Amino acid sequence: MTAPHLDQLAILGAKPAFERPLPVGQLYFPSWEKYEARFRDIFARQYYTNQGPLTQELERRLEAFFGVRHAICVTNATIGLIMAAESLGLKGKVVTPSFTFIATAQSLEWANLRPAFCDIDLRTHCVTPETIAPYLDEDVSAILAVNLWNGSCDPRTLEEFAAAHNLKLFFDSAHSFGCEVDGVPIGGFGDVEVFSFHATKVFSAAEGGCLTTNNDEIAKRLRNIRSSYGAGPPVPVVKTSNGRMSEAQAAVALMSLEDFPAILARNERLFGLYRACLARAPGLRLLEPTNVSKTNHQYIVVDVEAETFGLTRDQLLRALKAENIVARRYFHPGAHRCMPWADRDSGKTAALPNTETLCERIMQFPTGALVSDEAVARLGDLLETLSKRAPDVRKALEE
Ligand code: T4K
Repeated sequence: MTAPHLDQLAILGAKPAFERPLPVGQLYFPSWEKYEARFRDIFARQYYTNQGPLTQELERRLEAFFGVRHAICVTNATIGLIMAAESLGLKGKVVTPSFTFIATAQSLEWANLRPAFCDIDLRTHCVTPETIAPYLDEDVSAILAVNLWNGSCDPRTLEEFAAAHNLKLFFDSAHSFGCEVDGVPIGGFGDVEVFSFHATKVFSAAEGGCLTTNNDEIAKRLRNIRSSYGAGPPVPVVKTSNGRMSEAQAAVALMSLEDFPAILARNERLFGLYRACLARAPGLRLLEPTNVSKTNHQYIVVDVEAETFGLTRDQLLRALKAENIVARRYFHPGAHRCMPWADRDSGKTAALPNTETLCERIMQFPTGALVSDEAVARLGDLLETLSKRAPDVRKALEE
């Protein structure tokens, strides 16, 4: 990091505040010593994948962690979402939000289903019965809700709504590992929930994921789909795949689980530091976790109110990039504006006003176990200066 220069900005010609890029993910990885010890074991066993001992241990420990009957580990959440849709025997359309990572909607295409994109609540960024209801028709067989950021949908209300309409309900809970609703871990709601253990997630296997369910029949189908009928007794399924988690992934996940309390504590501290520094930047609102009694504090998601801050979200991103801060506009554009749906459904997609608004205003700041306190303080100073000097910044961006 270079010396503080509170009144100077890289976009106005000063040196960048950070010498090395500060990416959006500053990620947890186990210590080299732990990593080496785990991998020596794997090498000694010479058993590398397909329900090895580490994957089995991880599944038992995750079942206890989530308080569910079945945790089924997979190689990433995208294949997990495809498998979840397949295991539920869905047909036709699935109502799902457009404001999500593209993998949510793409998984439905892979399962020969069609997403019916619905809007989200402006406060929680999640779907509600009110945002889903306009999209229900006889072709809809399920709801795929997304638990975003450090919070969740209201899962019990969605369960009641899905049951009343005779629909399956599953959750993309890629972001929500370690969160709880009224003391109940996310993982036990709906028919199935899907978690991502990607390197940028709060709980990491570098790549990986997990499906959770309390339904024994669905679990049997999932185990068959995961591994070309799998190791257990075959049950009838139409399609199988390869979603197996390797022992290398399971080893990293087990180490993440050991260190999870420390990761949570670090995230909570960072969240508090960000909260304090963002309070000094008018027009930048930190998204507080919604609907949860316990959060993982993983994401620093900010709503940019351009009139008050002085810069739009995209102008702010460019000014931060000049400082070597690689913040991101998650999610932009909404999935309904991406291929293939933008072309295929053009003119047919109803207005998604809240989605459109958030896609223009929301951004994510650098976060994760390795972001230093000092980096957040520096960022806070920069944001204050950027807002004060917004007219100069806008001019520089126009040149
Ligand atoms: N549903 C939702 C709601 C999701 O958010 C996601 C994934 C999924 C489903 C699907 O889960 P997976 O199939 O991936 O398990 C990322 C991630 O690839 C993706 O996992 C994540 N969501 C999505 C929101 O973001 P990118 O392309 O924006 O991230 P990436 O890989 O560029 O990483 C971000 C930054 O983190 C990099 O600029 C640098 C830093 N980084 C990243 C990696 C991977 C590191 O420093 N080290 C690393 O190893 O998609």
